[in-house]
Amino acid sequence: DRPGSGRGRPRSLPALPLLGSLLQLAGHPQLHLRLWRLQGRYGSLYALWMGSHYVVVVNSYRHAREVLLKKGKDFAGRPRTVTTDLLSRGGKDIAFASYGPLWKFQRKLVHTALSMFGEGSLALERIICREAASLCETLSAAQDTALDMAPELTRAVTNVVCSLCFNSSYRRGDPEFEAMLEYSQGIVDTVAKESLVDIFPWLQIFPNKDLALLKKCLQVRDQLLQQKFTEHKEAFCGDTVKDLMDALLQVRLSAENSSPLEPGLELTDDHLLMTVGDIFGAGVETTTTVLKWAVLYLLHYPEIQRKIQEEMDHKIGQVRHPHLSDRPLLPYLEATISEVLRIRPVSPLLIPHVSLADTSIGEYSIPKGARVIINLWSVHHDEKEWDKPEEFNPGRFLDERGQHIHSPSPSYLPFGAGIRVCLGKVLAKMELFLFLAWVLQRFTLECPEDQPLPSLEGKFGVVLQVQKFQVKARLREAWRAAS
Ligand code: HEM
Ligand code: PLO
Repeated sequence: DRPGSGRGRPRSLPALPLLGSLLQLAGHPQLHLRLWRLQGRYGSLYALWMGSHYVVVVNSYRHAREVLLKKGKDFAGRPRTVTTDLLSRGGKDIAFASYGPLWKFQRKLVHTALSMFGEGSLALERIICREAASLCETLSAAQDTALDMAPELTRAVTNVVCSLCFNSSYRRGDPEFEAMLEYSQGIVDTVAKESLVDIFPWLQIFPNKDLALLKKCLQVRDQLLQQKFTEHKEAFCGDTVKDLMDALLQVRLSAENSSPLEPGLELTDDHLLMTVGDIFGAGVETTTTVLKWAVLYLLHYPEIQRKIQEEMDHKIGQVRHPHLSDRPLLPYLEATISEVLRIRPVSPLLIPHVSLADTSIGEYSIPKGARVIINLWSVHHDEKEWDKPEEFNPGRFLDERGQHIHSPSPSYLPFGAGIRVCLGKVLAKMELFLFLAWVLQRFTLECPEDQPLPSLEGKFGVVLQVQKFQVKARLREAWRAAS
């Protein structure tokens, strides 16, 4: 008897042997929307079968909170899939590794290293501002012509992460950067598509276009990572730590020296490599995607853009550059960022969690080994929690005086929560604020006259992707006069 058919389990979608509930999901590429709509028939918490995997889908904040916070440890596992195993060499990274002592150690290490370099320190702010200045220069040069901002935003964000991880950066047109753009898109397009490969691992032995593309892209990525890693290992002397890679090498060294590590707790080269790969991949794809969504919404809502610019003119003026310390002065910009993260969550289904013991959600019992999908789209578009959830309205995050930023509903988890909460939250927020502040202080972003407003519909994947679009960046009056 399959779990799920007994009493106390969440209601399940119909399931066929072998196929499971695939027939209800097939033909719906926007999986987050499909799972959101299925609530109508099955309630906010329901189960389904992906092949032989039992999957529980959570669509409400109340249950999400229970999974992520109240019973975080019960649900801290990750599933192993064919694609994520390839991406992380069998879970040797942080994001796709299941819960265990080594994962805990790795996560803590990166957390410490990140706060050492960046969070709160002036160094990271300087790096972001350097990249923001370079982005503004590019926009200035392309002024008044239709421009695809995506590669420019990606380069800016990549250079921040690159400086952080490897103490290096890319110039425009750098062939290594172009190669990176290409392989990363290939990985985003194929990984965790919940493609048939992941449901039926035996399909791997047949030719599979997606899997072949993923393998090719990973080869390029791994070669690039390996090269940086080797360079660092050769140059590393143990006393100067220039970047995250050095920090990881140093911690490994001191851990090895201080006490003999228990077997199974060593950080191999693969672990360090995959960890940096995670930070690099997560650091680039997520933040770039949010920036693209922000620009797209500003094209659709010029009055919101104007309001951000008025706030900036009033509080910062047009002489000096924006700093991180200006964040409390610009609540409307902060509210806009919060609203973008709500209305188009980058990670609409988080990364699947797995229950590590027999446990429960609400009044339902959940067996050990169940995959739990938190549908952040549903949490952020819940009509009981949000007034007109499909409306883009930064004002909902401000108090009556248009001042302090606060969420009107607790049903808001753009970075997840609990022991698997995003590791890059602070860094990401710094970047979003500074890049947008720098660009909007100088430019007004518009849709080119000869083009229709680009669609606000996302494309589901490991991140919720934005469709390609072009922008005209017009230098604002005060800056025109100055230049
Ligand atoms: C995990 C969101 C930027 C590193 C996650 C998760 C979400 C998320 C929703 C999954 C939580 C879960 O599965 O329960 C975001 C958003 C970002 C962002 C919205 C940008 C606005 C970053 C950056 C970094 C990063 C810049 C790197 C420095 C990670 C890592 C994990 C993660 C390593 C895996 C954590 C784990 O499984 O223990 N992020 N993220 N993220 N994020 Fe981010
Ligand atoms: C993005 C493409 C890279 O080439 C590899 C990579 C590594 C980490 C992944 C990231 C990709 C996508 C976004 C993920 C991140 C870990 C955490 C983050 C899944 C696949 C989110 C939003 O949860």
